[in-house]
Amino acid sequence: MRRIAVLAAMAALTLAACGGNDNESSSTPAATEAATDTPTAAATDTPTEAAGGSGAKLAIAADPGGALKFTESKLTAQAGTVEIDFSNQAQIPHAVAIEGNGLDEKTTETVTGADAPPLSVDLKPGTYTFYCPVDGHRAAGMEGTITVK
Ligand SMILES: [Cu+2]
Repeated sequence: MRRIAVLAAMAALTLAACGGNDNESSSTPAATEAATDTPTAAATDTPTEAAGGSGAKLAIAADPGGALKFTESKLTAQAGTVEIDFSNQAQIPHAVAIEGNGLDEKTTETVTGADAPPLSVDLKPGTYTFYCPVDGHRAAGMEGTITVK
């Protein structure tokens, strides 16, 4: 007896919930939340753009295992002054030279098992080539591209 009464009560509730609550499903609470969200998100975007890429760094590393290649052959950077930070942990001398897209060759110091001093370059939108200027290394595949946006 008792069970039936409960089921009946539940059925009644379900019916009530399904029918006639068209007016209750208003979206007011959700809309209020969305409105309060917006200002914070928009504010965080702007400052980085305004800096114009000054202080941007581009890390390039020679294969630490001694292969004649860089760890990445496709890099991307933002237009502007970019500091090239070249790291060569291998026991083979390497450097990084960058050229193309109107830039004459710019080369870091050649280092062995060390980081080269940072090299600043002005990059414009376009594609540059970077490679190792040590004899034979570029021909062996130690080169790649930098896409600047
Ligand atoms: Cu090299």
